[in-house]
Amino acid sequence: MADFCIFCEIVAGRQPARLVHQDESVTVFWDIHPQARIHLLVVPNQHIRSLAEAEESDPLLLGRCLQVAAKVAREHGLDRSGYRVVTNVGPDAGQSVFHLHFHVLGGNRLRLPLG
Ligand code: DGP
Repeated sequence: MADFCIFCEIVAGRQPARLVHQDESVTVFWDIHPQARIHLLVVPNQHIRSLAEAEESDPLLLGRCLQVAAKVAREHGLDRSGYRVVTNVGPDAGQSVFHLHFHVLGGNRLRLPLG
């Protein structure tokens, strides 16, 4: 049996989340522990552990994730003052959910440096 994945459960509608977008390839929902006034997670519906494992998969899916990230950022008014799109890969980056996701952060001044 495949390992349990909370984001697969959310995509399938078996776990609750504040969804803001869903189509045949990508789902977007609010992060449960927001790090900014607006903090959304853009998730491919297909289970991919991280960006590192996405190399061999459909490159159109990665492009679609970023296109949807820009769309939901715009819909939440973030294109006016700016926003950040981040994906964490592996332990040094602090990845805690091993289903590829892009954080969309904005709505307030974001801290730097990133590293
Ligand atoms: P990362 O550290 O890059 O793997 O980020 C994982 C994010 O996922 C973290 O900001 C918290 C969020 N998260 C974890 N579990 C859940 C959940 O069950 N629901 C929602 N909406 N977000 C979650």
